[in-house]
Amino acid sequence: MNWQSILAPYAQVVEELKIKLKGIRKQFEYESEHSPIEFITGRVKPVPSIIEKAENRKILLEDIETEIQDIAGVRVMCQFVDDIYTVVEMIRARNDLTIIEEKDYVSEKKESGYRSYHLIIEYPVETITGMKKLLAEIQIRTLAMNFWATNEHSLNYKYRGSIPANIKVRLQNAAEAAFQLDEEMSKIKHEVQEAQKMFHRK
Ligand code: 0O2
Repeated sequence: MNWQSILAPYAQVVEELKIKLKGIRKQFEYESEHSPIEFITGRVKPVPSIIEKAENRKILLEDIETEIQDIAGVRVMCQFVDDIYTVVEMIRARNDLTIIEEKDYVSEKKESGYRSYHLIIEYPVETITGMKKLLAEIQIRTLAMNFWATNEHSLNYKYRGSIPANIKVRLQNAAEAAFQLDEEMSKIKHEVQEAQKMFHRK
């Protein structure tokens, strides 16, 4: 399999999505308004991870492009939980991509404690052989959700996918603590905004 030529258009998708989402942030900055986007990262799934996922899910290598939806992955980090839904709305309103699937793990956390909003999109990309519609995954989460997911992901890697039961419980508790921090920050923001409104009225 010529992985380089298969993955090149996916790298293009990641770069284009990053530029477009960064554009949203810049526009909010120019307007001196709060940006729902704090920062963006992106990656093309490494070949060993693609092969591992295909093997685990009994996906034939010729089907990976249709069956593995996150070969191109972009992550959007937000300050507040509300911002996640603002970003989702902004992406829904775009004409340069099509949303195929939405998974709201923000309001329905996963058993591990994981929270994030996932969008599977179809994105048209121009290649040297013409236009191709490729799948990509956009994960939208707060900074606290990202902190938790990053640490949990590396622990999972360390324990090769089977984290001991007691550590799992502690991670679930840590995920809850991270979410409470998000909620407290949202309350503080709301109270400050209300106070500012009262101040301006006076
Ligand atoms: P990596 O290394 O991050 O790329 P799918 O995997 O999309 O075919 P699934 O499992 O239903 O099907 O998708 P889901 O649950 O939406 O998860 C896809 C991605 O979300 C994962 O990709 C992770 O990035 C992230 N994710 C989901 N659950 C967890 C979790 O419990 N902890 C952490 N840290 N991340 C999670 P990959 O391919 O697993 O891994």
